[in-house]
Amino acid sequence: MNPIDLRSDTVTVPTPAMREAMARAAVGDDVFGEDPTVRDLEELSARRLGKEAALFLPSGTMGNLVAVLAHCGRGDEVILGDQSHTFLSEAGGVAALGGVHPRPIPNARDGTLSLAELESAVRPDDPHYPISRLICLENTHNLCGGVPLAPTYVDEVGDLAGRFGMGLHIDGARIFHASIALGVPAERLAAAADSITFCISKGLCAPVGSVLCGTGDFIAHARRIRKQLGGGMRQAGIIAAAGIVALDTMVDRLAEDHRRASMLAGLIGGLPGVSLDWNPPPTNMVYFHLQPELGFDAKEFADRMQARGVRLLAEGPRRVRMVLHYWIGDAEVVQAAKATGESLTGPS
Ligand code: TLP
Repeated sequence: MNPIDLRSDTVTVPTPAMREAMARAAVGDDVFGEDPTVRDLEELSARRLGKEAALFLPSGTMGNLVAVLAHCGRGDEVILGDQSHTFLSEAGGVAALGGVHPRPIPNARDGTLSLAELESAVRPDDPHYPISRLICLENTHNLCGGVPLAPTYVDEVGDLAGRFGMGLHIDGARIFHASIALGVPAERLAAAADSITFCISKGLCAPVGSVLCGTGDFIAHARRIRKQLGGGMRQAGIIAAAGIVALDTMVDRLAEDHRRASMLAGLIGGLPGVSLDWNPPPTNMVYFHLQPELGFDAKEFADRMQARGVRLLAEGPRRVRMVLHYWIGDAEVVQAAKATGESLTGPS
């Protein structure tokens, strides 16, 4: 039996409809701007996010990096959450490759950055300091539990950035999860942002890629930076085709992943030693802590689960993450909950 893979929604393989679209995709050399399918995906993405233009990129990591480099010069500063993916899990790319100084401030439990702390992190004009150029938000916020940021909050951060002449970028790797959970169009969630990235390769099931959206000028600049980083792809329509299917057909169904995350949380929340971070979970991620009296850590728990056919991620010494996605149905949720109960109490 195949393992039930709850490590991430990045493990999703393309659907038959995607494979069909990929096989039939009209392609050309996208570095010459001649791939019609990439252009279609970029136009569709810009429309969906309410921006003028968009750029197809190989990954979310490169999307965020290109965005930060397009907003900031060497020695400029980006203010971002201390739990953000860009700060913690993108190999320090903004500093290593862009000379951009990251200024982390604490993420609240709900993924927000306090407006007061944001404001006090903005540097005065003084030659001792880097120039504060950009604020980054993450929506949904992964490490905070897949929490969506409300549009009014994002607007407030956009206002603050504008008051200080700074830009606002959103890492919207899972912006459509936020949109579905809040019942608010993605375009509305991106309204206050100068730029936003979203991933087609996570819950939307496409095999590869992310899209950066912004003004026409910003995207033209970003296109040059993508080339500098080696991210210009030739007949990329083959993969962009799956992204079009993703945007057309896979967004509304994310509600099913959210429902199953609640179902899983409901089944495991009462088990001895389990302390859920959010109940119900806000979107498609179930994060929980293992209480110390269990006597084993998250790594040992992951091994026990794997022995029972369920894969998950240990996100810290006692923290565990399970992610719901297209290839996980109700039966798999029940199976995963059963394996959780056995792993907590049974033999290793
Ligand atoms: N996140 C991955 C891992 O890196 C943890 C996951 O499994 O959740 N922004 C956010 C909010 C992300 O969660 C991720 C991937 C990225 C950016 C990077 O996307 P890729 O993997 O396409 O570079």
